[in-house]
Amino acid sequence: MLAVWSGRHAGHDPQHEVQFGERIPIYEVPARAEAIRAALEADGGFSLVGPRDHGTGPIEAVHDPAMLRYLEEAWRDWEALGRGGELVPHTVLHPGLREGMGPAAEPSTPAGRIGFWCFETMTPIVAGTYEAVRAAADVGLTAADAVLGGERAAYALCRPPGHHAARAVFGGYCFLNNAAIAAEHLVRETGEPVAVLDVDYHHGNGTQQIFWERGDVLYVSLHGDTRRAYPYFTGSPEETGAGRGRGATMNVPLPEGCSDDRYLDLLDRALEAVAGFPGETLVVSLGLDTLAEDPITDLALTLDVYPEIGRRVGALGRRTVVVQEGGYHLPSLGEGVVGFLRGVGGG
Ligand code: Q9C
Ligand code: ZN
Repeated sequence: MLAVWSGRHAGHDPQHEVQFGERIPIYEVPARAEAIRAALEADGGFSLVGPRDHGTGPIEAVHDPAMLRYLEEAWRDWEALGRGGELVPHTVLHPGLREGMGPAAEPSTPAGRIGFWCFETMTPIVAGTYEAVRAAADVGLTAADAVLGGERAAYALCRPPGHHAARAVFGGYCFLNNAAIAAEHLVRETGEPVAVLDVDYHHGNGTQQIFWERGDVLYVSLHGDTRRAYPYFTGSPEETGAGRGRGATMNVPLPEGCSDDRYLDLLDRALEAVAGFPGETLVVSLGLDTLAEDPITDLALTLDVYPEIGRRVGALGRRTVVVQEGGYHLPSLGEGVVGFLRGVGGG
């Protein structure tokens, strides 16, 4: 299987996230991507290639161009103030602030701008962030191109991840929504509907928002029930899309301690929705943070289940782009990803 990867992810290397007012070591680290790459290389069944530069067009087809401009300028503007370290918001544009008063304008200072574009405190910007997020988008797009070129499946080792980034806001370790950018690229290139299946532990609020009113992109997600789990404010089963997108969003909440068997049962429901949706192309947002050992989540999946999840996804028989999202238990990441991909590929 073709696996697309870029070394430029390593420039996004913040040391901390801010959790409940405390600076703790960040979970979303460069070693994640290195562990996965090492496992792909050791396996021998993958050809690793670099990304092709797609420019800003496919990104701006999904994200507000002003947010992309912000990401490009953020670090330079921060440094121009004589600041360094890591750029994290202290004031965020909560909707209640301007209730009944219309939209806010983007502020002019770095402190104001980051709270206009970022929704939380776990997604710091550092010197190499912009280069890394552009590379991650290109990694996803290049894997999509492989599938457009006739490959049955391709893997995009994206880092940083993407599914929490919406059209005009970023957070949740994510800046650009790599899976949504790839899915939109596939819709435009094929002229056909595309399904997105999100198996990261967390609800892909960004992907859901981007395709909420789209009837030609299905979004199906299994995730820790957001009544207890991040990102808290999206992901309920009542959310099914709107307008032309009515019925093209499906959320399957998972209970705390969810076992392999229970997970596979619920997965089958999600896969039924994909099978009933037109089109031949599937994008999978793959997170390994469903694993029992993951340090930030609460399910009970074992490493043995990922090949079976992959096998059931592969059995849909669709051209499949697998995009890397989360997964924070470093010792298991490589085996989990390789197992899933081998399942998709039918071996
Ligand atoms: N105690 C992805 O997996 N932290 N993003 C939640 C942890 C943020 C995860 C609190 C989780 C974001 C792509
Ligand atoms: Zn996640």
